[in-house]
Amino acid sequence: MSDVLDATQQAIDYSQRIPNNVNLAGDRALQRALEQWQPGFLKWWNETGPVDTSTLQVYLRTAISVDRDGWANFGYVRMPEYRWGIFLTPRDENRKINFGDHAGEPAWQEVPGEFRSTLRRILVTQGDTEPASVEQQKLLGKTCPSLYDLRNLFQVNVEEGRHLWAMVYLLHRYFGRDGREEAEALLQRRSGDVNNPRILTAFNEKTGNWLAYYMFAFFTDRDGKFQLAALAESGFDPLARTCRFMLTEEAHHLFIGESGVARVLQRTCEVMRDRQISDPAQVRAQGVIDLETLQRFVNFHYSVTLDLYGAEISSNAANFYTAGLKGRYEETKLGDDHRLSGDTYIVQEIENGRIVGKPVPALTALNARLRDDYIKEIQAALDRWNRIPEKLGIPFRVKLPHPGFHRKIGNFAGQDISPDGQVLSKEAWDAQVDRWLPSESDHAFVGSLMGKVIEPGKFANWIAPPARGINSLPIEFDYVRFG
Ligand code: BYC
Ligand code: FE
Ligand code: FE
Repeated sequence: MSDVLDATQQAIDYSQRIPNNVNLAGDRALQRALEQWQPGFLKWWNETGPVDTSTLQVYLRTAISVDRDGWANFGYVRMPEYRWGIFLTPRDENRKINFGDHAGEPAWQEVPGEFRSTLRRILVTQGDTEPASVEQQKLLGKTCPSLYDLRNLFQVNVEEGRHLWAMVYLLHRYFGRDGREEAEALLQRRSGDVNNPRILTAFNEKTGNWLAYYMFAFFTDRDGKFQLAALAESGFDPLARTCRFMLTEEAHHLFIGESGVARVLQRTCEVMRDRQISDPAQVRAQGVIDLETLQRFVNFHYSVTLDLYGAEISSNAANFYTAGLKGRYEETKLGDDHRLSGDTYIVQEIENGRIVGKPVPALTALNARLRDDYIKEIQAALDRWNRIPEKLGIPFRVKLPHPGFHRKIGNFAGQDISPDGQVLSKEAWDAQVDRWLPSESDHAFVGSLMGKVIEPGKFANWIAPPARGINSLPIEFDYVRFG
């Protein structure tokens, strides 16, 4: 592939079977490999993607170029005909490696031999989450709260499918035969499968209802944002460019999550105000989700997502950084030596039954640091959510539990920590856990509210309409057409 073409070619070539802006036609071997993988991808989509949707026409956006206005392309699409493709942001010929042992050297255009297996593993881990999320969400279309929401779900699903393509391109293009084997395995693992599960735990959980879905898009897609942002700093330039484009898609997923939960909050608070009620049982009797249940969903999705950052102290993370493969969030905006040799970072751990902060070498604490950056962004969004009850005169506020709460990975794994950060006995935890995490009866209740609302402009009782429609269209637009 010629660098000149690579640098200048920004428009996406839709005349090809696999739309791309990487001049696939100029690399026949790669094109053949990807074209061989494509039927397997479609089979995977048809078997494990959104159920009963092959004939629906969905008002979707498709990227036609990688600049900002490339997203202005909306139209009805039958999802199996969606143009999944390979889109990288344009190459900057002068880009350098910006951190680690190789800082200052030109960014790599090929994979350095010594980092091959490490990098492949990062790509596989990233790639694995994308189809996993589609599998987790496959049944949600059956109980959509509106056509608007149904369309948004499908938009996310096709884009997560494209994120899989993004990683498969890198595996095929840069890793030869073992890359092709990994790409195949990405189509074989299944979310929640006992024998062949997805790699990271959160992607084997169920996304059983729309409240869980909005929470997932808010909390877990945002882990996607932060991990992609760290990989967008990579010294391996094709990965950095791939992730930069993926981040433009991610913004919409986060919007769907944040506004989805906000609309649930809005609806519940309106009902509480109008009826002058606050008791959860009375709130539920009105067919809306009580705020205590919403808080328990927050606790669950937040804690499960924190596990996705890996252990607070991680030699893997230190190695990724030193090697120049995975940076920090907004690495190039940070004003230090970008090597972190003598720096420390405060990490929380348990000492004598209490949680204390301890300085550790910053290099080993990069997972904790990325997670802390994530928490800051999450907290800012919660503050926005909390303006809703505030405006409606409801005293309830949504809170983040302590980062040690309900953790399975890292310093707090195996400990019982309350949402306010107390180290508990097993008995004390068991006695209170149903107040903190969604119980079976919470799931049953939320599940009982899920219907299927597909009349244009109508919304399920438990959720407020959005402030505006998609692409400046009215809320009552028929975003999905049946038959
Ligand atoms: N589950 O050194 P440690 C997204 C393993 S989401 C199971 O702490 P490390 C999306 C770990 O593999 C973003 N196992 O971990 C969102 C290691 O195994 P080994 C996804 C886990 O490597 C919504 C051992 O425990 N992208 O895109 O520093 C919808 C020690 O771990 C888990 C990425 O994650 C876990 N949660 O960090 C769609 C980016 N955590 O070496 C999409 C790529 C750790 O002992 N991945 N382990 O055999 C990475 O950068 C790293 O793999 C991780 C883990 C940050 C995930
Ligand atoms: Fe994704
Ligand atoms: Fe996403």
